[in-house]
Amino acid sequence: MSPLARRRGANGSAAPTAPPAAVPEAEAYPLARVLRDDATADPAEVTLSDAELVALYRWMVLNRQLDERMVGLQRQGRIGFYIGSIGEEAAVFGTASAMAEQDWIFPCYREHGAALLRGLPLATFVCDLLGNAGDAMLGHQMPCHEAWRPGRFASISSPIGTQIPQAVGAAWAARIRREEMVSLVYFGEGATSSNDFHTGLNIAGVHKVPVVFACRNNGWAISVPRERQTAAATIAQKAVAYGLHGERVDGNDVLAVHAATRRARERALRGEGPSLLELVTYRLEGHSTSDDPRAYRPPEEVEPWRKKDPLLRLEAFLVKRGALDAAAGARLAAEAREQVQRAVQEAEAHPAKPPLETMFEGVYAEPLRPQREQLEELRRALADDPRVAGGRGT
Ligand SMILES: Cc1ncc(C[n+]2csc(CCOP(=O)(O)OP(=O)(O)O)c2C)c(N)n1
Repeated sequence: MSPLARRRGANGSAAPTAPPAAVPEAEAYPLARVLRDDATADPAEVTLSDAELVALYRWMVLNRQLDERMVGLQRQGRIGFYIGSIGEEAAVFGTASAMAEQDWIFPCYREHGAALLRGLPLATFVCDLLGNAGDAMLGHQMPCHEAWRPGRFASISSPIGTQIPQAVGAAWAARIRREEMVSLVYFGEGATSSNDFHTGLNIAGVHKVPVVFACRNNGWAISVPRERQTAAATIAQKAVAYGLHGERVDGNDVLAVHAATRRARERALRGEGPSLLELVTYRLEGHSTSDDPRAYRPPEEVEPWRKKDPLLRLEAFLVKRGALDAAAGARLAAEAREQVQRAVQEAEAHPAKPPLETMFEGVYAEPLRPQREQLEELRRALADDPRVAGGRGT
């Protein structure tokens, strides 16, 4: 019997094939944790000082308040669109805080916190959401798609996965130039279905490119649950196929995320190649302000995750350690609220619209003829009919 006939069964019909033995998630890659259930931590894994730990907590609180306030502004019609990271703060700040100043960050679209950590002024970020004259992106981008070059924070882009090969290319170039730089690239588990994920991991593995791949596995790609995105038991095990180090980390445990990222960075610098970190977390709110998760997600699924809130876990640890008390915690929250409030006021004081020319600025070092012609065309159209520019003069 030919191998094909054997496979198809004696009568030519497709022989039933046994499904591959499922590897239980926990066995395939156990979840690395540092923060214990009793709010203590493995002392060997706590490399940050008390002051650094409190600073990390402050960033996470600020980011939470920013997200809540920006959703509020969107609901009031003051901004058009927002995409936040409520519940995923440990995955964002644990990773970004473990990188060095010279490293580049390639964000997905939920990691504004990493840009703020790298010095993006809060008011500039709000200007970007308002699309006003203070918008550092000059109106070239969708709202909430900022870049921050001084902080080596590459542009957020909506197409899923495109940042992955960019991060690999930048790190590879740095190595060729003998610069000590590691790229940190973020993406959701949905992005692991993209071509760019496979291209990026493959080439990074072959050439041992110094990259940290940080996958925020938050359970959902808009309305598609993780189980419908991949049949693999974990995301971390995908590293095996590309010859990378893979690790599954409790993504709501900021200390575990920080420790795993620090080690991944050190491995990358030693020339031991890239790492894929699967940060297991949960998106507590909608995908963006354009989404309503109640349409596809049962509340019973969400509630247990609220108890695993990364802010609450870090706060409990800090209190138990004696690094934070109730009064200091309340003061810190009030300061963060004021900081966000001031940024909104400062941003809203900017003129509502940037000058028309900025739409064409910075695309090329010198505008090419098509841009010059388009600007002239726009000016003529405006002169003929002021309504062309979204109600100018009407
Ligand atoms: C190439 C491409 N395909 C589809 C989309 C539409 N889209 C926007 S966000 C999203 C889900 C992404 O999920 P995930 O990567 O898990 O990130 P998360 O939003 O959960 O952080 C999709 C499919 C897109 N932006 N780009």
